[in-house]
Amino acid sequence: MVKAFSSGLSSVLSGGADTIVARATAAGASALAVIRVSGPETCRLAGLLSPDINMASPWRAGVVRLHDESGVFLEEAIIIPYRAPRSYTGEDMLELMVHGSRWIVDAVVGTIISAGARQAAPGEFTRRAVANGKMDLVQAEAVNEVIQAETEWQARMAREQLHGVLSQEFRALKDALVALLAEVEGSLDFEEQGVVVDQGAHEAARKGCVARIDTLLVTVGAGVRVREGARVVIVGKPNAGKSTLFNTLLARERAIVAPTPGTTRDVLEAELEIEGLPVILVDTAGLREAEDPTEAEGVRRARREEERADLIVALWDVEDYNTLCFHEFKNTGRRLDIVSKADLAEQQIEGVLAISCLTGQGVDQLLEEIHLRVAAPVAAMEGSVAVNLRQAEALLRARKCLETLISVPQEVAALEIRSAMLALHEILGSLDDNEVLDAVFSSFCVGK
Ligand SMILES: Nc1nc2c(ncn2[C@@H]2O[C@H](COP(=O)(O)OP(=O)(O)OP(=O)(O)O)[C@@H](O)[C@H]2O)c(=O)[nH]1
Ligand SMILES: [Mg+2]
Repeated sequence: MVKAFSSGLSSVLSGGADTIVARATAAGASALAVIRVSGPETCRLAGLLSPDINMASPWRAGVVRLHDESGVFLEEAIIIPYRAPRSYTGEDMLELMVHGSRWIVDAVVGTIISAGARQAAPGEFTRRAVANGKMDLVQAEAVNEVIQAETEWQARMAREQLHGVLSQEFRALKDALVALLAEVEGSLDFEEQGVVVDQGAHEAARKGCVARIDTLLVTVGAGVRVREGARVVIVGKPNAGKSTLFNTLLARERAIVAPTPGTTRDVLEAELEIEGLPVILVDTAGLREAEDPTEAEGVRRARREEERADLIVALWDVEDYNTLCFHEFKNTGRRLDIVSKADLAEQQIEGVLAISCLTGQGVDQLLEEIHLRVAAPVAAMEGSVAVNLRQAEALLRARKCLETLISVPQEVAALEIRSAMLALHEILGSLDDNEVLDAVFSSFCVGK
């Protein structure tokens, strides 16, 4: 874990924070539900819920009987008390494990609220953890990503980020900016004393910072792929077998398949996981000069999908293979030409991957090939963390400041470096900037 840092918010929170409560597990009936309480009033509220809760003996689970404000028995619960600062939020906290019945959860949360707590906003527990220096904003974003992770790669990347791998990179960059600022401000003092300062060292330090930013920005593409999935678009002439392949890869009858050319008119999308990486598989209308306006629109949409694809899988009907020259098949980074309906081949197919959805021939090989290409930028990523779009936007701002350094006088240069540092503070959440914090935490679940 990266060493915790203290932000401007911590003083605000430690002084005047109220106590919050929320169900931390998903809504709906379940075997168990966890309710979380955090804030300065936690000890008092615990005492009201049950005299058996011993906040003086924290970090130890116990079984207690919970009552409402008039002493009516509600539930037998397992509880874990935490004392500040050794808790998730850095405040006094209480976690209650109850049966996952809506009535029980509402009754316990309701009792805690009537005794003086407030229903927590989405992500408010984590927001307090950031404010109290338990983690930075980059790690807080990872908390949400860990929860939302649906594939192995998403979970792996989020975990590394949560452990501070990415935060360390941002901190190293921030330190480099501090060193650059010290250089520039130091030389200003010397210049005032009439000493001629060598600018070479500044330029080297500035370039070093830009290089660090560029290394981080390179990971954005891989991050988008891991977080949102790579778009793999199936294209080809009408009747090439696109929808059949789409269904085969998804292992379900998602798209309509028919022997009439021009069956698929619209763009169809479905999610697929290939070896831990999310893929958005796209089926399109057959590419031809269509006279029918609806089909023509479908062809236009297919072309648009081709443009935004991470990988285009172009299908060639085996019939066309018989009449096509071998060199027409492309096998580049973003495009993979393959032959379909290999079971109908009259001759040996060579030099191009051939598949048959009827017999299953070549389908596993195609999946491997897709994985290889889709995973390439992710595999090329140093470490397994990637900058997200919020962080990338701030990094680009910092980079712009460093670019202008070349052409401005030293006094202005110092200001530009400070602006770049502000962008880094914004990334790490060490600014008391509610707009940034609201944007980050609005996508969190309540109770996290
Ligand atoms: N023998 C054989 N027939 C196939 C194979 N794949 C698809 N077909 C047949 O080819 C015809 C067209 O298949 P589709 O999957 O609808 O083709 P499409 O490319 O989506 O066609 P459009 O949506 O009209 O552009 C259907 O009759 C399928 O049964 C295959 O691997 N082998
Ligand atoms: Mg189709």
